[in-house]
Amino acid sequence: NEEEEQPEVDEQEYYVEDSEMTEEEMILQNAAAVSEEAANELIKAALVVRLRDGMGALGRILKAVETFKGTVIHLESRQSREKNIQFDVLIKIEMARSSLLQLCRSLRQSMSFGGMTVLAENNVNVKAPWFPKHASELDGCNHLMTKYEPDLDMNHPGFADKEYRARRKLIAEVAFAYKYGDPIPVIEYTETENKTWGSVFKVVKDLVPKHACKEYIQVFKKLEEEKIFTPERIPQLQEMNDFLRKNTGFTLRPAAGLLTSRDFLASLAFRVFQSTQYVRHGNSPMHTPEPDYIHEMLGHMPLLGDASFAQFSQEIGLASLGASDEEIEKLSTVYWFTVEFGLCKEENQVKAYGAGLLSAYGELLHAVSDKPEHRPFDPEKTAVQPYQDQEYQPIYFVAESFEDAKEKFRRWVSSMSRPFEVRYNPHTERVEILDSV
Ligand code: NLE
Ligand code: FE
Repeated sequence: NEEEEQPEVDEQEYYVEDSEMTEEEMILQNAAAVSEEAANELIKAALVVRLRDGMGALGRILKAVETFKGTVIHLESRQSREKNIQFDVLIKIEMARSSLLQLCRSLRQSMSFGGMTVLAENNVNVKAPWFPKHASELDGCNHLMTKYEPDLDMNHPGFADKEYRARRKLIAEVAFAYKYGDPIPVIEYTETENKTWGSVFKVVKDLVPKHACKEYIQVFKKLEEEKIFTPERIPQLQEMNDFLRKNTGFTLRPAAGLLTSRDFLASLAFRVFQSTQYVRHGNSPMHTPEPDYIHEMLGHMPLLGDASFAQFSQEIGLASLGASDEEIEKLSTVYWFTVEFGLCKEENQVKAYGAGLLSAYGELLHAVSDKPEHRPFDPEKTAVQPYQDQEYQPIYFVAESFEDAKEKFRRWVSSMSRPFEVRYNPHTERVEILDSV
């Protein structure tokens, strides 16, 4: 009889507060999922468990700690001030990160107590957001944002196009399967895709001399000389990767779509740019709200081939490592108004360097016209300027120069709250952490 196999549950004593994962557990899980190194790292944590009725449950909890190969380093209990709870017990433990996660799950599912909290302990802050320390750990930085997508958004030109959606799915799978060190997958672009590319390419090429900043123009020329940029065919990500690597040390990885800001910015710290590989729908070649391969190639690549700009991009990335959610929001807003939609001064003219402008001629013309508002780039103000990502921007920020933007950015970043500094070591592709206390 199946019913008898169910363990007996006494609702009163066997109370599990919440079987959903807590924020701490999600952080633990994200960290543990990233690399074996992170999963096996010994960390210290403190559990506060609330016991309803006597100390009985404590024995079972300690047994569970032992089962998951943890060490109890401190234990104390006190009478609880909460109603219906008799004791609060503080258990400090040391164990592998992944085992701690399993322990928390197991306790929540099978133990009899009135709730449990996982706390930080001794600088090993389980709440400090995990971040990659080595370029290989970017394998774990592929969390996607669900926004404007052909599968979900009725306004997407690909929504009613089965073939287009299948193509997107295929290319996304290629990106998901990619691991650090793999050769960059070749995408055989179709005739339609190459045609879409060609039409955007020609328009951009015509507008660039007048409206793009000089750094963009210079690298664009180089890319043409090396036959990477031609109107006939979409360049392969690998070719572009090789070009950038020898010019600025930037490298590329395929991304399945729009990544979360945290993941996207983290990769910049390693001079890695996460690039989509799918091409916008042929029905709207001149503007798309989502990043696509044409945007990456025509918008981002030329400037990532410029030394000063590459440095700026990496610095935004470095500032994002271990930053709080609010700071990430600010950094991604700065990124938005600079790398994506930035304008800069050249002599007395305003030129575009933002990738979202250089890959979409309608907005490019709008941005340099006198219709939108132009404000001077000032990280503190720029960082809190609300924006939308579906239509042309009503406000753009104008930098004096890349050097000036970097200078201002650095000064602003140094006022952020992170209690440590990071430095990228290009020889080991590792981020080194320098405690400031
Ligand atoms: N609007 C840009 C384009 O059509 O190329 C893409 C912007 C992505 C943030
Ligand atoms: Fe972009």
